[in-house]
Amino acid sequence: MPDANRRRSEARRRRGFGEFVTLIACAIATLAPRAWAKSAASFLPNAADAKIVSVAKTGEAEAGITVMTEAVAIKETGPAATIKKFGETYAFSPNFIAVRRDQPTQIEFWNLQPDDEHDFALLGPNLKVMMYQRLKPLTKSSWVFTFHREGLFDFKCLTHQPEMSGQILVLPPAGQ
Ligand SMILES: [Cu+2]
Repeated sequence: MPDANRRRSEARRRRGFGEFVTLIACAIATLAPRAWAKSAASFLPNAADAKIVSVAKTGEAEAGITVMTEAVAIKETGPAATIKKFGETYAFSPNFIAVRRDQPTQIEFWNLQPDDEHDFALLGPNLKVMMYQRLKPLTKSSWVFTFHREGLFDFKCLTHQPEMSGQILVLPPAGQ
């Protein structure tokens, strides 16, 4: 196969594979979030998704937010009837965050539970998982997010769906 054809075919295959992974991730996230969350590797946005949001482990931030994992109804504290009906339930607190486009913003997650693993999945357009990170028990985990596109983005703990979900609203830069 000529080089150009081979490159095109490889690009197509890679793209196809990316879409396949996203499709499977979405399907599994819907059907069996607990199983998927336990087996999925952590990842940050790839080069294409970094055009929407770039994420770094460290760096200068101009704004900062702390998001805690809140136990809403759990087996240790009940109420038993609620847990029987809904299962153990958790929430991100806050679950609605506003940031500004192009402003590096540190978001620090505090997993307050001593024995529950949470995770953070940031969804992009078409519900693609752009970033997935585990939030270990009794651990602070932080990243510096710079959104390059305004709009509303969903985030979820895939271990605790549907209740442990939130949104990030990306506003225009100050003064615009
Ligand atoms: Cu969770």
